[in-house]
Amino acid sequence: MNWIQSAGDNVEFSQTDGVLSFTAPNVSENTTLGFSVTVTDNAGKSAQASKTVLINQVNSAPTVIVTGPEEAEKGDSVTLVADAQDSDGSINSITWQQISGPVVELTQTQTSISFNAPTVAQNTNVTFVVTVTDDDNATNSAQKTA
Ligand SMILES: [Ca+2]
Repeated sequence: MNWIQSAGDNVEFSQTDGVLSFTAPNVSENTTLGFSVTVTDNAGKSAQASKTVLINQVNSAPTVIVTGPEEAEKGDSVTLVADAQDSDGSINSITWQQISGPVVELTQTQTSISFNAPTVAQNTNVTFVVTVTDDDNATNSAQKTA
């Protein structure tokens, strides 16, 4: 009894007493692996059968880092930039949300926001959260306080 791999990227497999086993590989897209087995009887006659296994892709979540100034003076133009990456796909969307401080008027581009530092009576933090979504709908977020 002998198994061979008949379809898909080669994986390392073992076979014992007709049982084939392997560890599902990490794949960048859903992938079908095929295996076929040949059995031979004592008269030298043989028969063959095959089996396919679908390996599902496991998506890696995107990553994001926000850069910008640590502090600003009243009226300064502040720009925060999101550096978003997805190791196994692409970034579908980047959204910004202000979560603390006096509400500021934002100018938003694909990967950054800008605003003028508001007039405040005392030192005040303005915090934004950026959330990125990849092409498989996985998300990640980062926070930045200026
Ligand atoms: Ca991904």
